Amino acid sequence: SIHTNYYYTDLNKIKKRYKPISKFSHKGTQGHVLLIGGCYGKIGAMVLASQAALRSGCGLATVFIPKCGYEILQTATPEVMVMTDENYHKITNIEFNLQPKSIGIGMGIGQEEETTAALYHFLKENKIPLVIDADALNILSENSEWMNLLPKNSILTPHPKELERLIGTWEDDFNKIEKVKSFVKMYHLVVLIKGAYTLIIDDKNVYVNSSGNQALATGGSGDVLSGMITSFRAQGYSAVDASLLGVYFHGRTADIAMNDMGYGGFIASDIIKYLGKVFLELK
Ligand code: B4P
Ligand code: MG
Repeated sequence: SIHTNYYYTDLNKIKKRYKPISKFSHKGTQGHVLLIGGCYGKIGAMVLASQAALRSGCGLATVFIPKCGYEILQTATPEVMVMTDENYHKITNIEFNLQPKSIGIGMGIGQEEETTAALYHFLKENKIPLVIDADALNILSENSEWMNLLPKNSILTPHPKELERLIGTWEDDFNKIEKVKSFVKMYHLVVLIKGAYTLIIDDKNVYVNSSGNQALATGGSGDVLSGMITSFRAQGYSAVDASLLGVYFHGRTADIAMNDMGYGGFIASDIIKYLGKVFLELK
């Protein structure tokens, strides 16, 4: 087994990694996020991810979505810039002329054949830091030879089912962590294992997140998290710091919201509503 350091990320640890936004910053210095995903019936994933990115401090957010999402996105979130695929229902060809600081890909993207091919062509060309989630992870699981195309320090955000598709089954928690550690080393990644006490794993360390509760067991909460982590990555945080901040902030919104409502009343867009409260606690 490989030696591992374990850390528990609480408010004090997060404060040490958080860099306040400078008085002299502008949208050009705060980082431009590009989010790629969505398909017919799952455009909401991209609404949530892009709002979450902006609420986490990036300067600009652009989404790349199929045509069916154009008016939905522009109406739901006027702050977000929208680029569309030529296809109405799904992504078939990922083409853009921007230089975003980070790219989040996979939220609501689906697993259609043309989408899978588009992902392959994108990965072959792309050198920009990536956050990979949801069906983009499932597509990678089915085409594991494409793992070598990921830029170093890409962040993968699987829930346990997606993780199982990526690395296979495990015997127990210890074995699961060992398997993720070798996977992380092989491809130079940061991998999250989402759930209660989300684990953030890099090549040397396992970080156990302290925030969050069962209110987050609600559709779309993962899409919000991906937008947040992509946003921190665009703001210049390393892959591990962006992951630690994103996961901590995400969970913390649900902890704060439980002063106002019970677990069942909380939905994914509430994470976005409460984000500003988390920033207040960093002072
Ligand atoms: P998908 O259908 O792919 O669901 P999704 O769109 O990815 O959901 P979403 O993006 O909203 O949430 P995510 O889980 O990414 O997959 C669902 C399938 O996977 C289902 O069949 C389900 O049973 C299975 N599955 C999901 N989670 C599983 C688990 N833990 N064990 C076994 N099977 C699982 O992101 C959710 C976010 O909320 C994460 O950040 C997570 O850390 C947080 N969260 C959820 N519950 C929490 C809790 N109790 N405490 C703290 N945080 C929690
Ligand atoms: Mg998800």
